[in-house]
Amino acid sequence: YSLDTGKRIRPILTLASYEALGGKNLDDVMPVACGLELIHTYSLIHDDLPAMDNDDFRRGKPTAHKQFGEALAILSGDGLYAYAFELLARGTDLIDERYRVIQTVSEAVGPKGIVYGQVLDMADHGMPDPKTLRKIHYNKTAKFICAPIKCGAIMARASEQTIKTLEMAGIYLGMLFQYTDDILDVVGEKERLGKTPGKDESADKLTAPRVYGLAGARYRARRYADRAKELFSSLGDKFDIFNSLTDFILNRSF
Ligand code: GRG
Repeated sequence: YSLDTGKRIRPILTLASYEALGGKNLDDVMPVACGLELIHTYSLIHDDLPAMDNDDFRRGKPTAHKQFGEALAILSGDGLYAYAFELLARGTDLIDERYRVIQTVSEAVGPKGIVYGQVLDMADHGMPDPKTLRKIHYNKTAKFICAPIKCGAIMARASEQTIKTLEMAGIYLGMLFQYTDDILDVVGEKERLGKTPGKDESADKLTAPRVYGLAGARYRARRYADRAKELFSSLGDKFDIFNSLTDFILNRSF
């Protein structure tokens, strides 16, 4: 039910980096791409719970706990999380690569990544503070936009230098992703977004528009997009798809 819709950005990033780096075997990379979407979906289900953001509407329909009750929503998140690692570990070859993928993903989604970001996000911040905002965006969102790109590169056995460049580009792309998300919470439409806008303001969240104003947030979002594109372009024409994905993320309305 919860996996049914969504933009699939994270698996798309994995497949795009794998293909850009010459990866040819979809059977190797597809379980990784799908595993990342399962983890992302678990995080949305748990984020929507009454104890967290308490949202009724997600991906164009009632949230999991609204539809099935809290207990099943929690369990489905738990199940997706574990099943994801089963997929990441699936396969009898590329053992070193799969091991590194599991390390990369668990670091990005655990207490050094989105769990930490979520803890910060839920805290009461008082005054708008750019430093805390950056820390929330970096941990809650950017690390788990970066990790899918890195996983595609690991599975394609890219060089360490390429992986490093992609990691930096992925962080800029992830910061951009959350800026756009914050902006859409102010200017987006419920039907298009598939979730309820205006939640950040009513929950008094620390967001980019709150810290920089709407125009300032848009300006900084463009700057993150430019930085990401510079790095993707430095890797050659095969990464043009990432410039298009960056523009999509900058200009998205859902
Ligand atoms: C529950 C440990 C725990 C963490 C939750 C992911 C998250 C942390 C909170 C969700 C709210 C949020 C703003 C997360 C940042 C990432 C983000 C913008 C998610 C929305 O991702 P999209 O737009 O969603 O890719 P779809 O539905 O298109 O997949």
